[in-house]
This record gives sequence, structure tokens and C-alpha cells, in this order.
Amino acid sequence: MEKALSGVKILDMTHVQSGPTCTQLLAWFGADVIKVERPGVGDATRGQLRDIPDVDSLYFTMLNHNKRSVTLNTKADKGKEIFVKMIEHCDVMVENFAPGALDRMGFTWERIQEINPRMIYASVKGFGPGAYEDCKVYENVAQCAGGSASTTGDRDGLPMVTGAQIGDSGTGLHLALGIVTALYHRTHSGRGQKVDCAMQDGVLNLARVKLRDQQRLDHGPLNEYSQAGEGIPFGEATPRAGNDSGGGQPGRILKCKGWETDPNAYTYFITQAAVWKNICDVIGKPEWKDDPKFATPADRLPHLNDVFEGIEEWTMTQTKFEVMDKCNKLNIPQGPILSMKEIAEDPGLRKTGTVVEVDHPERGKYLSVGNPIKLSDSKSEVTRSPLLGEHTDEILTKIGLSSEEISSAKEDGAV
Ligand code: CAO
Repeated sequence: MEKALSGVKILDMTHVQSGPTCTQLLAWFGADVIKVERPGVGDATRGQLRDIPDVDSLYFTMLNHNKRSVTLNTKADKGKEIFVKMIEHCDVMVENFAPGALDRMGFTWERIQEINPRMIYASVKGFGPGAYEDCKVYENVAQCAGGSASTTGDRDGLPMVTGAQIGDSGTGLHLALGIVTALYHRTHSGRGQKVDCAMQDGVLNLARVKLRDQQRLDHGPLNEYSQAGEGIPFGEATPRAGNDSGGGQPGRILKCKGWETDPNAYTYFITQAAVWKNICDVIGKPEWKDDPKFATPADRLPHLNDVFEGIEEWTMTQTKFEVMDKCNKLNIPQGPILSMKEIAEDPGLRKTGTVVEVDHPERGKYLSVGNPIKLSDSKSEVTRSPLLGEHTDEILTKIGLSSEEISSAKEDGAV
């Protein structure tokens, strides 16, 4: 069966994480992704965080599945000539160079449109137009500039970055949506367009509930934040709230059996109002149902520390999976804190293809995260990342170069 994006050709100038995440997704949906890399060097991540000497790192392999690699020096004259042919050949060009890098090579958006008016040109930068548009940006800077770090962590602690790569992979996801939207638009308009996504904007989009809370502060305290129940006044900005739930149903991380030695023996427990009576029963406190301190959500808000201490007395007698089993039967929303080791070994995630084992000619078998987006008529198969320049000859032949021209470009160091 044809994949959803079969026939779409992507000129992938991306490197590091944000751009490669985007083009990997498009490849999983069936696009032909041609990754352009500097001859002899390639994407810097091939050599970063290496666990096996002289073998492409997991950093690289896990972000570049299902792609083909061509080496091309897009600064050399002959390399530029070949690059023009590639722009003519492809539907979408994706890049996340430092600001101005492609312009310096002579490939401005205007020039790209001249070469191929149907080209969709998608770009990740750290910041959008304005004071910081020229800045280079990495993941954690984006988390800080996008409002995530100031609202993450303990109230009295430092601003905190998260392990989830919301700046890089999050922006890659946003960009992929922009690209398929522009592809759809092209079916009516016949023209390509420019798709920009700034990492600061992508992070802020994911942190929008905290901008919601910033405005709620003008009208009173944020009562679901534990500091409200503790009588600690709010300042001018949305504070850090530890593990308090970000939604309207209070939740916390609670200790489970074994927490003294196991750093992940915890559960995230949500006191959803609709199942409060079930919660009172399962924790062995049926008297709370009619206690004026705890009976309604409004009664409980000023006493959340007491509520969660009471629930934790029970969760500490259970493993996190026992809590899960018992609470799920009663419709109580909660979930275990899973370690990466537990996730890697989870048979359910293997079955759905969310965790996959991939074979690589130089490193052997390794685990990766498959496509988290499942299409019923376009199933994703994960194939290994390409070696540097593995597909140079076949791609250059496809865009019309003769074997003599390819050999001469190699001699000149253009490929
Ligand atoms: N042929 C010839 N030159 C090439 C090339 C090729 N195939 N591929 C890249 N280059 C050149 C670029 O043109 C650039 O040259 P100039 O500086 O002379 O213009 C040079 O390689 C380095 O590119 P860069 O500036 O993008 O890379 P960097 O390592 O210095 O910076 C990063 C990396 C990520 C900070 C920067 O690319 C950036 O800010 N990107 C936008 C935001 C982004 O995506 N950040 C997420 C990164 S993942 O955490």
C-alpha cells in the first residue's frame, strides 16, 4: 500500500535535532527524504555522544531513520550547480542552520522560488523576527526563552529545564505540520510557500497554560497551586509549581512501596472530582466523603496537602503497579513513574511499534522510538539511518548527472 506522503521529495538540509525530528516524521509517512551533508564531515551529531568508537552515535541514528544521505559542498561552485538541480527535483526543502547561513551560500528564499516556484521552504530558527533573530539557539535556551523554565521546578528552587526536548523535537513537530499544511495548500494554489517556526514560539505554544495562569493572577490567587493552600502569597509572575497538576483536577507525585531505594517508585495521582468517593474508599478513608474539609472540590482546595498526605499513606503500602491496577478498576486517573529502563522493556510499547529494535550495519541492534503517530492506512516501518554519503551516487544519477560528472565532482571535493 502507498504511504501517505509517497512521491513527496524532501531536500533535507537539517542537522542536530530540531530539523531532523521533522524530516524523520515525514520519512515515516512515506516521503523520500534526501539528507544533504558536508563531504567528510556530515551532521555533527554523527560524532557526538558516541558510545562505540567510529560508529554513528545513537544521537544521530535515532533522529535520522528512513532517510538517504548525499554528501555535497553547497559552498563550492560545482556543489552549488548540483544543489540547484536538487532544488528543481524536490518538493520541500527543510533547514535549521544558524540565521543567514543559506543566504550566505547564495540560496535566499527569493532565489529558491526562482529555481522552483512550487518549492515549500521550511525553516527552524531560535527566535522569530525581532531583536534576537540573529541568535544561535539550542534546546535549553529555547526552553528558557519560551517560558517553560520559569514555570518548571520547585517554588523555592532554580528555574528548571525538562528532559522532554520540547524546544528541538517540539519545534520539529510544529514544522512538520506546517509543511504538510503547505503541501495541501499547494494542491489548490500551485505554489510553494515559506514555513517558519521559531523554537521560542514552539515552546511557548506548549507552555500556553502558564500564560493562561499569568492572566488569572490578575484576578486572584491560583487556588489549585499548593502554595495557595499553604498561605504563601503569589508574586507578579506565574510561579513554579513543583509537581502540582497543571489542570483543574489537583494532582501530585506520591511515594509508593520501595521509594526508599528505587528512585522511580512513585505514582502521579489525580484527585478527579468525579471519582472522589472511589478515592476515599480505595485509600480506606470512607469518612472523608462527608467530612466538611474534604467533601467537595472547593472544600478540598485549601487542604490539598492533607488530602495528598492521606492518599500517600495508602500508596506507600502499594507498588506503583498495584496502585495502577486498583485505581484503574475504579476509574481513578493516575499512572506510574516509568523509568527509561522500564519503557525500553515494555512489551506493550514494542507491540505498537512505539519502541522498535533497529539493526545497523556498524553498531548492530539498538532500540529507538518509532512513529508515535499511527495512520491506519499508512503504517510506519522504521529503517536504519544512512551512513554518510551512502546514497550519493544514486541520488546524483537520479537528478541527471552522468557517471563522469559524478566522478569529476568527487575529484573537485564538491561531493
Ligand atoms: N556544505 C557546505 N557548508 C555547509 C554545509 C554543506 N553541506 N552544511 C552546513 N554548512 C555550513 C553552513 O553554511 C555554516 O557556514 P557559515 O557559518 O560559513 O555560514 C556552517 O556549516 C555551520 O552551520 P551552522 O552555523 O548552522 O552550525 P553551528 O554548529 O555553528 O550552529 C546551531 C548550530 C544549532 C546552534 C545553529 O545551526 C542554529 O542556531 N540553528 C537554528 C536553531 C536550531 O535549529 N537549533 C536546534 C539545534 S538542536 O539543539
